[in-house]
Amino acid sequence: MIKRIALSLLLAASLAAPVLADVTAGSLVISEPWSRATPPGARVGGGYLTIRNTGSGPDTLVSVASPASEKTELHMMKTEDGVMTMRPVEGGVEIPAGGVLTLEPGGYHVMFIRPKAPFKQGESVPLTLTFAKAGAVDVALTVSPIGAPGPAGKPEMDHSAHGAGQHGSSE
Ligand SMILES: [Cu+2]
Repeated sequence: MIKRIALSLLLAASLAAPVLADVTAGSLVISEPWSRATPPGARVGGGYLTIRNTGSGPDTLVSVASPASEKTELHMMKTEDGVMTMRPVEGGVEIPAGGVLTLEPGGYHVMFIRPKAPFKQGESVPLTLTFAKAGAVDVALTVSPIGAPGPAGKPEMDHSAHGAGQHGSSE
């Protein structure tokens, strides 16, 4: 019963507006998952988020998957001889104990290859992150406008509108 209420609240929230709530998986805290709107016919889209490891041992982001694109890869962007290149990451990315891994434009990122439909501002893109220890974690990337430098507005989270107590344990 309680579960059902929580689920319907969650559903209502996700339909109404993007909610930037942290996702906790074991000792990992995943925050600000976001993406960018893609123009029609775009061959790729990007995915970005921050992973904090609050545990006493390292974990590794091993792979990424999404039903939103034909293929989904973890990429690293580098500048070599003045040319921006990117390539799939081999063997995953380690997040040391107490460390932070940020997927962001110009660095590590999730690459959605051949999105099945354009990413639209205000919608969300489902993504599954698989970690060596924490296992598979589902997140939803909030879609910012085309060319946005970061997650929409980076708002201070408004706790007044909902009293469900979904967060507060992460700090
Ligand atoms: Cu890429």
